[in-house]
Order: sequence, then structure tokens, then C-alpha cells
Amino acid sequence: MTTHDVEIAIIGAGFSGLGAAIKLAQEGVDDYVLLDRGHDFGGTWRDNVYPGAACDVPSHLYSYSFALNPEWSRSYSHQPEIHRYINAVADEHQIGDHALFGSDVTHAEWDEATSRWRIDYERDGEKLSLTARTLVGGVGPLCEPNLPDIDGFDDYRGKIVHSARWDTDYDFTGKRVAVIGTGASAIQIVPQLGKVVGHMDVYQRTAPWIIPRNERPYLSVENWAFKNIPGLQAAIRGGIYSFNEVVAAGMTYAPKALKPVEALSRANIFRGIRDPELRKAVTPKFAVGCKRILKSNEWYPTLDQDNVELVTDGIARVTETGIVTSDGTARDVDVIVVATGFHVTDSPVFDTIVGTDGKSLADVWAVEGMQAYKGSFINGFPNLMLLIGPSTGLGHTSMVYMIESQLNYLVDYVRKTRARGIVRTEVTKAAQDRFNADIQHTLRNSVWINGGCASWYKDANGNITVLWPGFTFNFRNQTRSFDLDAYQTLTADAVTT
Ligand code: N01
Repeated sequence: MTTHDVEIAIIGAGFSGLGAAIKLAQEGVDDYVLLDRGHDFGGTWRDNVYPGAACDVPSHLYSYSFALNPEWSRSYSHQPEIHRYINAVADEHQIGDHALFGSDVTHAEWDEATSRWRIDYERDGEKLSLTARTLVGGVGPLCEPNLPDIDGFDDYRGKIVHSARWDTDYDFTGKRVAVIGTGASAIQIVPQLGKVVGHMDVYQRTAPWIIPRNERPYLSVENWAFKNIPGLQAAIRGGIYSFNEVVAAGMTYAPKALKPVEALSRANIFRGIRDPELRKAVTPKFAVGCKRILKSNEWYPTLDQDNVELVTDGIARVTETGIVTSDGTARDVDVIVVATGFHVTDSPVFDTIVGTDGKSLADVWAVEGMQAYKGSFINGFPNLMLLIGPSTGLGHTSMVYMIESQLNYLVDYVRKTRARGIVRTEVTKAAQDRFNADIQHTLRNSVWINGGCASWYKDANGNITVLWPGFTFNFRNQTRSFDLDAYQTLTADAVTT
């Protein structure tokens, strides 16, 4: 049963979906809704509540440019503070009235006859639907937890917790714990658990590069200065941003330039671990930057603790009581923490969005890999804009910068289509193909392709379809205005292009 029709439906109330709502409201769009399966704003910063959850981008850069926060308590923010920040911004812009929380979108399908999207969702057990002229996907790539494909998981009788679905009521004190994974989430969880557990086995498949994390609390005089000295926060943002762009250039064009980062990471290992064998076991075997460069001062000292064992033999299977490795060793545990990341290039969300000819994103991308034009619009999916879509991810700086670039594009799309009475906008295949060929060309010398690692940045074909290569200001320039000439459009009465 269709409940109502809106001009724009946004799925996801995290950084990107909330940003879209704010920018659209400022553009005078009042007829929009924001659907989210959770119960407040924050997206990944609402859902990831594991111990130690924090951002590895400095606080001043990791915020909206239009909502600077002089009150950050630390140089790197932790999850509760970012979650509070996002909700405070939503309150300030009065977005809550447009939010349909507790709404799980199950299916969205383009209807050619009406040039509208039909969106089915479930709320409090009720099946509902609405239609929208434009659908904005703001679910983000890190929303669907990935459980490892290891034999025997179903047989395990203890507790299993995924990093992104933490059980805050479970008491780890004194427990025997296994942690699978050594990515950005695990390196934050393990040091916290290491303080309370009885024993912890950390299963490392690939050792990551980890540099020190220069986190510290801000002094009250600094917060006073952020608030009262005009331009100070903007200048700090600019400084961090510019430094990160230099790193991006290294990753994309000259991976050897990242050698100082490797040296920093090796020094971090040397400082944090006494045992030479353990030092060797945690030293990565791929080029720095190929996988996300992590930041921690506590990871290595935690692995060096007496109650922690680093396990480097591969996992053979899970049993009723624990984990057996390829050398036949069985380690029994009370709880298994799976910090094994997300379905990024194979998200189940792709099955639920259906464009022209009844084809889903999963169908289309199964053939050619994850692709969009400017990370935003996809041939075969009219009037659908993805935020943080293909080729917009970053491993080195703030995603909020990319999101705000896309918001400029979204607002200009609305402005231009409204002004011309356009009801259907579909990017041409030729424009999309050219854009993606350029991306792949830029990537050819990058560390992500040549760095000798397997990573979630690569899809099943070995292509990097997640990341934006090179400078992010190029993306900002490309999304400054909505280039109608890359699209086929239809007004209510005639095809215009
Ligand atoms: O996930 P990951 P994550 N057997 O995919 C291992 C963001 N983030 O949740 O490297 C054994 O990076 C896997 O091993 P390998 C950030 O963008 C940001 O940690 O594939 N191990 C790896 O070690 C990040 O990149 C912050 O060999 C298995 C780990 O699990 C993204 O989220 C904080 C396995 C997965 O690492 C994802 O990070 C946290 C198996 N079968 C997260 N399967 C910030 O600070 C997987 N692994 C902003």
C-alpha cells in the first residue's frame, strides 16, 4: 500500500544522508524524507559502538565545513563524541521532522510509467511504501557486516560478536577471547579487551602497517581559541587537508615516496614489542599504503602482553568450543570477536535497488564491476544518486570532504532539473565509461594495484572500484556543477536531449 509521494527520498541518516537533507532544505526542498533502520542520526558512527571506536582522521577535518565544532575534546574524536556531533547538527537544522527512523528499506524500484522510484520499507512490523521523483542512496559502503567464510561457525556454542554489531551488555572480564582480523576495527578493539580479558588469541592473516597515533586531549585554552579566533579552525583544517593530499599523491603516483611512512611504522613495531620473533610476525609483507595505513600506540604493546597470543597460522575451522588452525592446534574460547569488515563490493543492498529493465545494481555490477558516473549516477538507474558511491572512497583523509563535494552536485542537479521541468535524468553509458576509464588509467601506477596486497578496495576482478585516486580537489572540481550534457533527460512532455 502506497502511503505517500515525495520529491526526494534519502536512505540513510549518517554523515552523507544527513548532509543531503540539510543541503536540500537550504535549497528550498521541503518535500523529502529520510529513511533509516536505526533510531537516530549517525549511521556508521551510531552503529559501531565497540570498545575503543574512534576516528583516525583528526577531529577538525572530520566534520562538515558548514558546522565546525570548536568544542572537540581531543585531537582525534571517539565514537560517542562524533555521534553526539552528528545529532547536534541534525537538531540545529531541524531535520528530525523529516526522518522516518526504524524504517528498513527492503526494495526500491524505478517505475518507467511514472518516472518515479517506488520504495518499500518495513517499520514496526508493518509493510509500507512511498514513491519519490529522486532517490538518494546514503547507506555508505561500511554498513553490511561481513562474516568470514570459515567452516564450522554454525557449530560454535559460545558467543560470536561482530565489531559493527557490538553487544554492549556482554562482560568480557576474565573471558577467553578470540579476535579474528587485524584491520582498522580490530586494532582499536584489541587494546581495550586486552585490559580486561583473561586470555586473548588474535588471529592475524595479514599484518597491517601501523603508525603512531598523535591523540591528545585539547586544553581549554585551545578550545577557547578554536571558538574565538576567526579562521583558526579553517586554517587547521586546511593544513591537515593539504598534508593528506601529499600522501594521496604518493599513493597514486609515486608509492616509493611513502618510505618515510614505512620507517615510522617499523619504529612503532620496535618501540611496542620486545620479542624479536613477534616483531617479525607483525611486520607487513606488502607496500605501505596498499591497505589502509592504521594508527595506534597501543596495538603492539597489547600483542606483547602475557595474556595475549598472536596466532599467524591460518584458521582451519571453528568447532563447538573454539578455533582450530591449519597446524592442528585447537584453542578453546568463550567468545569469538569477528572484526572482519564489511560487504563493500558485494553488498546485499545492491540486490534491493532495481533500475530499468528489471535489473538490480547487483545484476549490472556483476557484469562490469561497481561503476558510476562521478561516483554518483548510474546508467540504467534514472534519478538515483548514490552518496559515497563507487570510486569515491579514501584511505587517507576525511570522507566528509567527498560527501560535501557530492552534495554540491546533488543540489545543482535539483536546481537544474527543477528549472527545466525535467522528470527523468539518466547518465549516458558513454559518459560513465569515459569517467571510469580515466579512473582506471589514473590507478595504473598506484600502490593499491602494485603494492602486493589483497584488500577490500579490490573487487572480484582485481579492479579498484572503491577508491578515488589522486587529489580530492579534482573530485571537488568535477562535482561543482551538474553537467547536464552527460545525461539523457526527459521533461514531463518531451525528451530534451
Ligand atoms: O575491516 P577490514 P575493518 N580469516 O576489512 C581479516 C573503516 N574504519 O572493520 O587483511 C582471517 O579492514 C582481514 O584479513 P586480511 C576503514 O575504512 C575506520 O577493520 O584480509 N581473517 C582483516 O585483517 C576500514 O578500512 C575507522 O588478510 C580474516 C580484517 O579481517 C574499514 O572500516 C575505524 C578473514 C578485516 O579488516 C573496515 O575496517 C574502523 C578470514 N576468513 C574502521 N576475513 C576509523 O578510524 C577477514 N579477515 C575512521
